[in-house]
Amino acid sequence: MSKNSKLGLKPISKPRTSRRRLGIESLEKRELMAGNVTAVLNKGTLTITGDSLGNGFIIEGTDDPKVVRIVGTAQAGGDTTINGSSYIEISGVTKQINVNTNGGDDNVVVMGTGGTAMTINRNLKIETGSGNDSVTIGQAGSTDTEQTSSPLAQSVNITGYLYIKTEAGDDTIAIANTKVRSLTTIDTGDGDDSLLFPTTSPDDDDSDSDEEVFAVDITGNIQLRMGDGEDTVSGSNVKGAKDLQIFDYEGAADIVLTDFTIKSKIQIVTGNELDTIELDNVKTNTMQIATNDGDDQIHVDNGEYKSLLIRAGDGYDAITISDTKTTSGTQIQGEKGGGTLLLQGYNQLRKLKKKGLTQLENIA
Ligand SMILES: [Ca+2]
Ligand SMILES: [Ca+2]
Ligand SMILES: [Ca+2]
Repeated sequence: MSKNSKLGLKPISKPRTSRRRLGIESLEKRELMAGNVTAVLNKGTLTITGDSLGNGFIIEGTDDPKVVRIVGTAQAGGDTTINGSSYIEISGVTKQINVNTNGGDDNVVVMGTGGTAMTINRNLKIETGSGNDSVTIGQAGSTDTEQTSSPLAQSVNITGYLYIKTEAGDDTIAIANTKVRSLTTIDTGDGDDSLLFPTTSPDDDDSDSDEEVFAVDITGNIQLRMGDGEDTVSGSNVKGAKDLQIFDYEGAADIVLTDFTIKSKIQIVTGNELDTIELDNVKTNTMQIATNDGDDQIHVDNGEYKSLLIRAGDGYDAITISDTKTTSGTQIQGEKGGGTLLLQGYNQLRKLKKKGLTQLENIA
């Protein structure tokens, strides 16, 4: 404990929440089942390391941006401990936060709390090893069901880069109400992974049914690598000041993006299975989609681009473009296997070139 104090770690044995008190017998049982996470502060950098069991914890902001609280949560049959305690507060976190939860099904949550945004003074790097892991950064709206507390409570502000790597296993990553001031790189590895941007929340005013938006705002390039397996990228309200790249490898991809505004370029490349891409109100300068082999389905709705290039690859592909505008050039092509191009609604497609596709009648 004195060693911990020197490191600026403050273990607190008393549960902060109204968590059920455990008797001696169940405590021993819990220790057999629950994983432990080690938190170490070194020259302002906080390193959080999990064990081979399933580890669950929340990294919370506090009123002081240099003080970080780590709270263990129930995961994989036991309450995860942090340096042996149910939670700890660490002061002097002035630099990067590194997380590696190793094997097991781990659950990592990063968010503000109690009316305070979570500010990370440099980079946030999260690696979850093998297992079916879950990573949540920020949250749309309040955690309480009545939506009464400030939405600011859940916001996350990362001053440096965001790096998440979840490796083998079926992983879920959710990001909302988050600002990243540099690059964002997410690599979900193999397995059936989901990368979600759940940025909308019911309005706290019950008089109408509007949704409130808690956007994701990223200053640097965004690179999403989905590995092998059946992967999903889905969500809304992402703003990027540079490029967005989505690379999916083997296994079907399901990519549904709504209300994305990316300044320079969006590039989506998928593997050889039947991939589904639906873009609604996605805006950027250069839009490039390449779906390779497989009978792919691509629907671009309400798009605004300088240039749009779709290469649907081999297989019988179905492409629908509706209410979309391009100002510089438009190229839409199937390759071997043909397919269909349906132009719906009011499109303004500059210099439209199409190849290898049968154009269907505009039925709109
Ligand atoms: Ca683990
Ligand atoms: Ca893991
Ligand atoms: Ca994975």
